[in-house]
Amino acid sequence: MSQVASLTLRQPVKEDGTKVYDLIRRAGTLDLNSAYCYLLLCDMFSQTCVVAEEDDRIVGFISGFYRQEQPSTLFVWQAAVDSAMRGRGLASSMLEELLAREHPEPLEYVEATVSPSNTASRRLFQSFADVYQVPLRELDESGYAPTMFPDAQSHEAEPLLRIGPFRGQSRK
Ligand code: 9YT
Repeated sequence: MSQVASLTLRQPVKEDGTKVYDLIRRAGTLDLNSAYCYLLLCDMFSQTCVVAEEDDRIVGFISGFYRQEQPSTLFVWQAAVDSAMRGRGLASSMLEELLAREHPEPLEYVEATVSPSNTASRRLFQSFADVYQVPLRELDESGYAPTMFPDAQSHEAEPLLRIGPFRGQSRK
């Protein structure tokens, strides 16, 4: 758990599920998953998720999981910050919180898919790579093309970004 000004960053618990769902819905920039999905993430994937809480409001959320075939790779699924909290480095703080936790294996890579219009997340991962002085690469032939979505006409491409390899670097 860590503090950012008046915020608390912590692992979520299942009771956070609905508030996380509402945050993603309000954000309007991410794929809104089912309320059940956010309940599962907060309950069964809490070690690789972070909530930012101010008073009793959830104002930030990061979800992730270790890739099954490569547990030293942490896939960051969604990064969301309440519109009223933007510009305070909250997403970076949540990502740092996540990376600072114990992991089953030393992390070698962090991956995410980031659509071209998701400039906030692109900046988040680029600055993260810069701070740790590791490469950020967009992996061709990986990620998800619009045609892989039922609403192919309206869903952007989801190119896969890979940050790393980390070799125990600390922040610059
Ligand atoms: C890092 C991040 O937020 N990616 C979003 C992936 C996808 N568009 C989603 O789940 O919203």
